[in-house]
Amino acid sequence: MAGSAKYSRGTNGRGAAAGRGRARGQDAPAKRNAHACFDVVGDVHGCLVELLELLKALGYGVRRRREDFAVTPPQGRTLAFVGDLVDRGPAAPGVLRLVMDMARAGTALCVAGNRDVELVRAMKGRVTQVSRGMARTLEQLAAQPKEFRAEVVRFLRELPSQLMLDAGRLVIAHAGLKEALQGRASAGARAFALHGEVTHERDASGLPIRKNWAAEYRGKALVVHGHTPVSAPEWLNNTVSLDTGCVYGGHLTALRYPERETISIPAKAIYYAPRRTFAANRTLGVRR
Ligand SMILES: [Mn+2]
Repeated sequence: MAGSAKYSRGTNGRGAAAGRGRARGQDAPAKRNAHACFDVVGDVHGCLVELLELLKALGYGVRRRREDFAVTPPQGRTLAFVGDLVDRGPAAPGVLRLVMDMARAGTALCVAGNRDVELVRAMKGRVTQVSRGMARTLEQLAAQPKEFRAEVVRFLRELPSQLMLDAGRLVIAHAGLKEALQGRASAGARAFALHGEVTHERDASGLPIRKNWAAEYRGKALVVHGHTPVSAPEWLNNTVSLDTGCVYGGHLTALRYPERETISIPAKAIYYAPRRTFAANRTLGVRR
């Protein structure tokens, strides 16, 4: 049903916030509220309508001021994005404005996705073969003021490839990150965080085959990522994938941390045809 959101608890959850921080006494929960409560949003790909609906479902207040957004998070919470804000979808400039406005206000964090990095290269004329999805984003940006485009380039260029939050207990990286690369500033760590661990083989549709690093993950930090669309939020060891293919007619998903609950908003349309077969989970986003 349009407008309904599904709440579910990760099967791999560690009993939410129970116990954590209690040893420090009475004001520990408040301290945790101030520093370690995040709502992490999966790959948005220009799906502004679903993002606004998701924010509402998460309890964020959203006011529009002409083109810009004033977003008020619930007390003590911070929004975070796993990257791939742009490419393929219908409203990349609106999504960028919202995230950039929030980042400026200190209410949102974001890591770079491979498509965000590719957009900067495309805007600088460094891409020889622009994909259909990226051409759509470039066209949308061409209708925006020149100053805004310059801000977009500055913003995307400065995005980190990984975030370590909650004293190292939470890692956010677009394509995920194995334990050995967490907190590392190397080019290898950045490449992994942006693209994952790719083999040199390609599948039947010509896409690089990705190794499933999460299957071998034994790290202490919860790794929250996106990048490869899945029909429903996927928990594996201490990792969770939030790319539920909104732009392909799936859902836009957020993870509430430390609660380890996910909320998924159904896409209003199939905005882009996937190259790999993508089956949206029809039971997600429908209240039972
Ligand atoms: Mn990606």
